Amino acid sequence: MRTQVAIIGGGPSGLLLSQLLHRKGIDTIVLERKTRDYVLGRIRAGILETGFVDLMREAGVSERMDKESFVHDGTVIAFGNEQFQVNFTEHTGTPVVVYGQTEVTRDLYDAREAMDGKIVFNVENVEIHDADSDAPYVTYSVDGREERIDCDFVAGCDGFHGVSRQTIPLSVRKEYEKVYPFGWLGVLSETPPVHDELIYANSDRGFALCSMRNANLSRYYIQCSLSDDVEDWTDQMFWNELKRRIPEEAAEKLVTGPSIEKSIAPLRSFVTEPMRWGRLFLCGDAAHIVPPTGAKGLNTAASDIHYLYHGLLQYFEEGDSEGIDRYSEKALARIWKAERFSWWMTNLLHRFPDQTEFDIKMQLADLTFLRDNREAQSVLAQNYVGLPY
Ligand code: RFL
Ligand code: PHB
Repeated sequence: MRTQVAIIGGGPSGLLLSQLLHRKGIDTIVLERKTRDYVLGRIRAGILETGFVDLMREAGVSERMDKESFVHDGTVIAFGNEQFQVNFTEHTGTPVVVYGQTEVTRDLYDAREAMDGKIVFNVENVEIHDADSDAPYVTYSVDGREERIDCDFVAGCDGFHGVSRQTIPLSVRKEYEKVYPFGWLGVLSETPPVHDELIYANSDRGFALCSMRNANLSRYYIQCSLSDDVEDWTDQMFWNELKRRIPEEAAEKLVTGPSIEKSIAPLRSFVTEPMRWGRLFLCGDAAHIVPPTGAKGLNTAASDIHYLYHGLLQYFEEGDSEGIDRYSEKALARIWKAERFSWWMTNLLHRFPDQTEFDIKMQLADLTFLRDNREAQSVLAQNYVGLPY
């Protein structure tokens, strides 16, 4: 088989790239290790920057999103019983959009199928060969058959545990990592959200977040210990703990119900440099991870796709390699700022095991400064709605 761009990974990054390129007549094949249902079963991000929304429009997959998503002009930050709003639209002229990653992925799969896009599911033993030559190729097995795809470029969109990043030799690759000493326990429940905007809460008992998917689907998170077993957290224990971490006013209004999904995610900051090796390009979680506190995971994946898509277009349509040559530099410049923002939000809002009373006073000073200072709120707003591409 031959294609122009072999895409490893059928998550949001790989699907979006495939869809954008296909609409410009550039051929791709997506290789996905799991099934479509498995990918759609993963409950992850919920907040889209307008840059992401624009990319979905450019990909021709925004119809349902435009109808069903919710626009949020701001967010609530709480500490103890105090709370204040940071208004994004007032500070930046831009809101954010609430639309789950599951829905984004479903829309992209539907669009790929409607265009007869080639996606191979259940692939195993994916290997990228000769990425540093002019003739790269990918081998894999599916249903017991060995297959080979020759291509011009390989896009490594296979997430943090994928093979693409490992293909770059250690002599070339440098990784930067910070692992946080806690996780997030998330619950999805068919209940009305407690508030019409998100609430990020710092409390003595640890962080909590009230988010949502729609008018009758809430998503809540609480900071938990990494040694916790999700099975030990009954729904009742979760709701009780959440109520103790958010302002009383919100706790009193909270509607509880059975969880329809419950999981624990570890928190990590991670960047690999460079994001290009020869004809292999890393995108999204394959290249970088942020703690979810700033809602940047999916959104940084989208900015990578934006840079790579335009670079590939420039190459295939104009024969100019400037865009792909500068891909790593452009993507990383934006990513490090999103890493900083996510790290800052995480530090501002969580309880750390080794935190001293002094450290807690510093958090409180940071929070009250943010509450009282327009410029500080503007900085948060600019980062939250997404820095320019
Ligand atoms: P994905 O979504 O991980 O997709 C990668 C795809 O590649 C497949 N794959 C392979 N395919 C072929 N061959 C191989 N060798 C392969 N290895 C892996 C995988 O099956 C998968 O389908 O990466 P992508 O597309 O870059 O998208 C990135 C986003 O998914 C990610 O940034 C966010 O979901 C991060 N994230 C969150 N971000 C937020 O903004 N808000 C959140 O609340 C939030 N929650 C989360 C998250 C990530 C989590 N992970 C990775 C465990 C919660 C979790 C649990
Ligand atoms: C979510 O709704 O899942 C969500 C929202 C905001 C975050 C993280 C997760 O910062």
